Amino acid sequence: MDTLTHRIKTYARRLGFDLVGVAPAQPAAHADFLRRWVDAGMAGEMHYMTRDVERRVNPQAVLPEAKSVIVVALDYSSSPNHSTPAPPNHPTGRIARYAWGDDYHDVMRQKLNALLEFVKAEAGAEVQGKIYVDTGPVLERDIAALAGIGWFGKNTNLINTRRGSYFFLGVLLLDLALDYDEPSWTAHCGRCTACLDACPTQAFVAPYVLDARRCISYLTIELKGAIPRELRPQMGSWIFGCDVCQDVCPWNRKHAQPTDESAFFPREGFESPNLIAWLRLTPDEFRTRFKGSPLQRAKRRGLLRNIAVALGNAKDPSAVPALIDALHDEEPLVRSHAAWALGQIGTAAARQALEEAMATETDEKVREEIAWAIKTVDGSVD
Ligand code: B12
Ligand code: SF4
Repeated sequence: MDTLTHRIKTYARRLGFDLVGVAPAQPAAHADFLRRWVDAGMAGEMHYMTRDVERRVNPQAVLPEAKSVIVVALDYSSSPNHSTPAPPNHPTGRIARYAWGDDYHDVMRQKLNALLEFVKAEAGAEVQGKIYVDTGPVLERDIAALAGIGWFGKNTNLINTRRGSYFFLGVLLLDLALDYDEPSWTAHCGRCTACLDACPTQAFVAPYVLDARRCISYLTIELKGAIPRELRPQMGSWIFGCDVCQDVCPWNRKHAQPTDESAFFPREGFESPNLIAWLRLTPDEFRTRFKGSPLQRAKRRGLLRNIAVALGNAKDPSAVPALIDALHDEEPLVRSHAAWALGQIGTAAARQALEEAMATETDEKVREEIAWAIKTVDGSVD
């Protein structure tokens, strides 16, 4: 069958995309869910989610002549069935597997640009197209379900029956009519609630509804300020993103496919980062090490904040010297979370360093964290 749609799909696969589907450009089926979610405040400080709600649910708002949306998916996981590496002799953190390699925005955008060029070559240079990978006002999972890429799991991720959910989505809006795929609205979770039960921060208020303000992915990547103190102990060793609700999903356990995209292969040390070494990264070292990596998004202060929380949770006294140095970092956000971590570890050296820092610290928020940490060591926190 040599239709334009077929040729586009074949070319998309040749570019390396693992799944490709085509949907009519129409208002999002679950627009009301998004409106309710935003109104309930569940987007937290993600202002890009609250600003453009009506644009986000309507493809014609971003491309008025849009007729079709090509949706592509690219697998990113390197070890779908999580093989735990041998424990090293220093505290290690965890990074969500989507961030082990290069930044997916660049990888996907390059491929989608090539796809748009192909469409223009096949259908005429005057064809208008718009590409989005995560950054634009598009409800990507909704369009992807309409294009038959996968169905909504209770963990809100889009799941494909043959591949699980470890894939990125990207969309190409076109002012061109194409042949459309069958939508995949039917959920296949059945009575399984593994993801809802396993979430370390109890971030799901109901199946299909995630309160982003509690999600470790939000806390470690999107939140710019202090991490709420009551959630820190539940974050375990996650320092960037979180995979728990996908790792426990039976569809991933049985069907996840290792990525063929070499750009997503793990960078050295990303599968089990050495927390003490990373806490000591200078601004220059941070820039060099995370060039082209998704971790850049957290900025140095955000990443060191997360590392301090993970070290506080590890309660490993070998981290105390590095945390004492971080207690004097140039960033108040890093100092305040280092103070918390020292309070959790609670050795005599940690307590003394907290006392000394209190004598010179001028930032009110950091002082408050230090005072709380000292109380924790002394056992006088409720
Ligand atoms: C904001 C955002 C986040 C936020 C909020 C997540 C969320 N669930 O909304 C935070 C920072 C927490 C986050 C985390 C992650 N994200 Co994110 N994120 C986005 C973003 C930018 C928007 C998502 C959105 O629209 N949320 C609004 C809420 C209302 O949507 P929703 O929760 O999906 O709810 C929908 C359904 O549940 C459905 N629905 C509601 N009720 C019901 C009831 C039934 C019965 C049914 C069937 C459906 C249904 O309708 C809602 C609207 O479509 C998209 C990119 C994009 N532009 O779309 C990426 C995106 C969703 N994220 C992605 C990824 C990879 C992640 C993480 C896995 C990263 C990580 N490992 O840390 C985690 C997963 C956490 C999770 N369980 O969702 C991928 C998902 C790919 C996939 N296979 O699904 C996307 C598509 C990015 C991309 N281009 O690849 N993310
Ligand atoms: S990514 Fe982690 S914290 Fe976020 S909803 Fe899933 S299990 Fe919970």
